[in-house]
Amino acid sequence: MKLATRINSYFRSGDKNLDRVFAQFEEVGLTHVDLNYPEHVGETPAEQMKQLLESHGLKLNGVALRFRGDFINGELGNADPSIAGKALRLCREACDYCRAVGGDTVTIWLGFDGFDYSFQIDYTRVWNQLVNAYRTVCDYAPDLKISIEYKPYEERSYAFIDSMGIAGMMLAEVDRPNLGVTLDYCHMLMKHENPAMACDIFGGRGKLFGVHLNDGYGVMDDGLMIGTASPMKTLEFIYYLKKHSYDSAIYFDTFPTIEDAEEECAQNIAMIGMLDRALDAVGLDEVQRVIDANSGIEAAKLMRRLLCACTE
Ligand SMILES: [Mn+2]
Repeated sequence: MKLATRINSYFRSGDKNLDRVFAQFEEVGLTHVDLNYPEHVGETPAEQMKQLLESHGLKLNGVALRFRGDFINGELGNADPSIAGKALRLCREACDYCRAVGGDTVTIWLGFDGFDYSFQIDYTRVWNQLVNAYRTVCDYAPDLKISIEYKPYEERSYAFIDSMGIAGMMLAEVDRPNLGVTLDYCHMLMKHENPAMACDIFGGRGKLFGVHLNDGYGVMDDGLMIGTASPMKTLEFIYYLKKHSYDSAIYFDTFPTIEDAEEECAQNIAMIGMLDRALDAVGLDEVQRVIDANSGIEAAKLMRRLLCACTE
């Protein structure tokens, strides 16, 4: 299992030193790293970053765009062509950096493309602009996976790409083989989606390019330790990751604000291992047999069996 976690959680507990953080990643048993671009990269040349990762036995999974400053009223969909152009340039730079450091996935979360007020944006203009922007990025880096991470709200009251449905419409219209989605578990709970459903639908189409695992209660992006709030939904989600042979990194997008970041990460690793083993103990074929029975009673029996199969 390829595992990664949030660098910023580790920055909270010490200096912003990637060498120190990567040493701790290696020690806790992580295998991969996602870098926020440009936030975590700064002036570090790609070759130096690659060597730093290698010195800790880590690989780059990919980079995730972080738009700040000028972009508060929209990124790729900004009404000002010069700002939208700047967002697009940042995406191209992120692709170049990702490739040079040995990663294969560029994740684009558009936190500011959205709206707060009725009559504030032209939905069709933004839609068309985003379609063209994604095509441009996909065609610029056909060797990389370009992945849309959606979230229903926050930063804006309404995000533009807010759900599995809109993300799926976008994939269909952009129509590029290297465009897919990153599913963030908490974001899906916020939208009252069942994470497993999106995992099955996108995973079955070869469009699941990234997974951000965490947990929450559905109102906010709580970023709780995985499996702590909705373990049954997490088990169902992991079942579909296994069913569709998901082989990219699982990134713990959790926010330990009080907890020690290393201890928190160790809990995430222990939890995903336990849930994974429980599914194997019951058997993927058996899980599928229950699903095929299409019965709430059979599902409830399976849930008890899965709980009983959870062992350290
Ligand atoms: Mn995320």
